[in-house]
Amino acid sequence: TDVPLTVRGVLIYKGYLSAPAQAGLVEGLRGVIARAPLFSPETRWGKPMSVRMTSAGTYGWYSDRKGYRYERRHPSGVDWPPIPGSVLDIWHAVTGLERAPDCCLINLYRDKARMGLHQDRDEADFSWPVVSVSLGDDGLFRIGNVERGGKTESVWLSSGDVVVMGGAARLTHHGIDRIRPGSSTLLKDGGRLNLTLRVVD
Ligand code: MD3
Ligand code: FE
Repeated sequence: TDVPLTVRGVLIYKGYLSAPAQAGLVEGLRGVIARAPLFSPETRWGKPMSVRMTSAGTYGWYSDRKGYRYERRHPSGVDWPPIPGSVLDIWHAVTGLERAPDCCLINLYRDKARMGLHQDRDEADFSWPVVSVSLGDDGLFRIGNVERGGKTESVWLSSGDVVVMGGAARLTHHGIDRIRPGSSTLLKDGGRLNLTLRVVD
């Protein structure tokens, strides 16, 4: 669709990507994952996250007992692969920006994987938007407030949806409560793949 749904300043483009476009993205992401395999980052409390992750671009998001941060290499020591051109095209189309993102975080949710309410604040400049692309199974996306606590609103994101968080919404708390396993046949092994595009520095 053309006109986004707006929830608390977060723009949600339902059905933005056609089925062939989604299949093409998955193919590009398989290449990234082959070079930079998915891993389960450890939180600063030593518990593995339920979501498996990897990244493409100059920077990758990483977490261990020392905390959350961006790293220039995958934990294996290899550089993160380049962000596929098809992914960059989505960023430029929905943001209208000339500047490219320097991190594409790839999150894989299977079964009971979830991501608690948090803010994205490891980046240097919050005036750049964040763009998210959903592929595969539906995920229940929760949107809160810039401040901690208060009421939240939930929206199901499905395969091909694109979300843009900019302006005042950039620091909104958000998370994924759960996925609906088996709701999509896009990924051979099921689950939900989410891409999060960011300008890190
Ligand atoms: C709303 N990922 O990796 S992306 C993350 O679906 C993350 O995997 C979720 O949150 C996922 O940090 C949600 C959608 C998203 C990303 C950033 C936001 C929504 C946002 C920043 C501000 C408000
Ligand atoms: Fe986030």
